[in-house]
Amino acid sequence: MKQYRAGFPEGFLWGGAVAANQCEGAYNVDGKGLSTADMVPFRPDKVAANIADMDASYDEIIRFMDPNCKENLPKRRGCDFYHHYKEDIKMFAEMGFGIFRTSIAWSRIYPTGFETEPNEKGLQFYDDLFDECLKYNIQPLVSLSHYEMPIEITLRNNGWESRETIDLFVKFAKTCFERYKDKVKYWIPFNEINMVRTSVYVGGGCLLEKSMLDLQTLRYQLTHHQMVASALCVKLCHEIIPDAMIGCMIARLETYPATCNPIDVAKAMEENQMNLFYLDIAARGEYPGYLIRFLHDNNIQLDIREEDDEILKNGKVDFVSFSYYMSYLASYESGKSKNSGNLVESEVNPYLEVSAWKWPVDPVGLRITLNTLYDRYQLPIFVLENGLGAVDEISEDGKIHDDYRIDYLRRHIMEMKKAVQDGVDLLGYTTWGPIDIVSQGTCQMKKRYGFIYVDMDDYGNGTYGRIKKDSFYWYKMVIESNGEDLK
Ligand code: BGP
Repeated sequence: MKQYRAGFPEGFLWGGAVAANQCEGAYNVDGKGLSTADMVPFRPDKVAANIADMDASYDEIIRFMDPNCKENLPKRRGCDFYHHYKEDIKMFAEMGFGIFRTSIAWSRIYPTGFETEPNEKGLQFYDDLFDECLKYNIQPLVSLSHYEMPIEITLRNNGWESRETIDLFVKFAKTCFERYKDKVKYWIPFNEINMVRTSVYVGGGCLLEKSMLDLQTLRYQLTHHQMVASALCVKLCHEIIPDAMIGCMIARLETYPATCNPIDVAKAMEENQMNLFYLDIAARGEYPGYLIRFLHDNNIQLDIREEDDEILKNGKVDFVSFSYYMSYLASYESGKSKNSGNLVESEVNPYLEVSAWKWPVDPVGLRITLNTLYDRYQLPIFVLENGLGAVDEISEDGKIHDDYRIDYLRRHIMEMKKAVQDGVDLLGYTTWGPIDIVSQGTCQMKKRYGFIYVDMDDYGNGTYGRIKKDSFYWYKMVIESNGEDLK
């Protein structure tokens, strides 16, 4: 009989998460090639309208590849983690991190993606980074793909539209598994593998304007190629690093019915299914029936090869994981007023407050999602992103009193603890952006998530100096008490 668990288990992995393209900078240093993220400009008009526009067009890409281009491209500078990582990781260790999630920038290792030999300086950077983590007993957790594909693969293959990109990605993954097998024991092939439903460019390195497919078919073809690549990576990781764990990650879009009308409940069920099917495939090794129905009903014909069934069956993951910021509403009626959101907008939920970027705040939804996923898969779980993007000001006393961030995280950790008491096998929790980094959706520095403030604005002006916020000391206390002391 299972024992009741009153709190977070011993060895629970507390930490933080970043993405190479949002923090490292050094976009063309030590042999790194240009990536899709290097082509996304800061768009003040879109930001003013609170629209997440992460796409780039073919013409923009060609224009921005010019070494003399003067466009403001924030993901090329991040918060200069590439040159500050020792100082930053030392502060993560001061908070007591047990785990640090980051991505390996594909174009640091294979600058165009097509090389037969990797870029040694790129490999060495991550060797040094992981050594720095392990020096403080911080376990690295690596996302192999976090929206930063070599731009050459976009230009030659149209990203994940070409089946050849599977081989390019597996080559990159194999290089990383073999190089870091003694340092990295936690892996995910893709960050938010459902991103292509929002942006085929960000999620799939793909330009719709260059595709032979309609958008719907393209989305599911990109997804199929990524699910096959993910399964091949799982098998390879198990062969090369037998004591590692490799998982699948989605942006969890926890969706409630807007009313108790059964057709709204059914709509929410369908929305949740279309968010969870990626984990279904990764955990069970096959397409679920409702997805096959969806593809049939929408006349989506995919290029699925004979060997793919076997690949998916042999590539089942060791854990499931997700990013969680908010919850969503679904109703059959259209035209209701909307909030902004992570990946997709959501109808206004009258019971929820919203952040400064109009993302609804719903800590209870985190407990619901953890129970849903554990009941569905009976696999260990990581929460790999959770946090509040906010405008942080330096007060007259030179400090940053981000009690709003402490409140957001406290309420989410309390619900996470309830999920642990519900019996969920939760391995760890990495807050998003433990240090201020460039926003994925808006390319802003102004939208800050960190426990550590970085003196830099949306145009790259500033000293890049670091300041510990009030939440730095709060999170240190939370970790020291293993989630018991949340004050
Ligand atoms: C998720 C991404 C992260 C991160 C987060 C916050 O979708 O995985 O890269 O950026 O969103 O979003 P934003 O940075 O737009 O506030």
